[in-house]
Amino acid sequence: MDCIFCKINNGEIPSEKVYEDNDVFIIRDIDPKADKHYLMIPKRHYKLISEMTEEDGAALMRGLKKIPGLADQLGLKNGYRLVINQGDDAGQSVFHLHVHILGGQALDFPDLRKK
Ligand code: DGP
Repeated sequence: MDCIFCKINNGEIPSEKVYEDNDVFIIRDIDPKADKHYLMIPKRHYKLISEMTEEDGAALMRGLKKIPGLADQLGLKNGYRLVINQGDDAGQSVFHLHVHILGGQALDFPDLRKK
């Protein structure tokens, strides 16, 4: 399958997994938007929330619930933000669902409306 994240998962593209279990893995984002910027990526390939099965939802939730226990080692102990970009308006660029994990600094929460 021609998917960057599947290729990272199976080792075809090298990228250090900072966490991995049966459901998900976490890598550092190649183009960080905060001092700490990781991606939590489900191992099963699907593009969008609309494609998720019940088991995909359960697997992702199991992954998300690991984050508090990893926060210290990932440099996120003061908090973090989770972002899932979906579709063109959100600028989704990799069509394998993933959760951005942003932190390591105080994060602005800007008004994104065009004035
Ligand atoms: P999104 O725009 O929400 O689809 O986010 C995709 C993110 O994936 C983007 O922030 C950059 C990151 N990314 C793309 N290719 C690679 C890669 O080969 N390695 C890593 N570590 N991150 C990547």
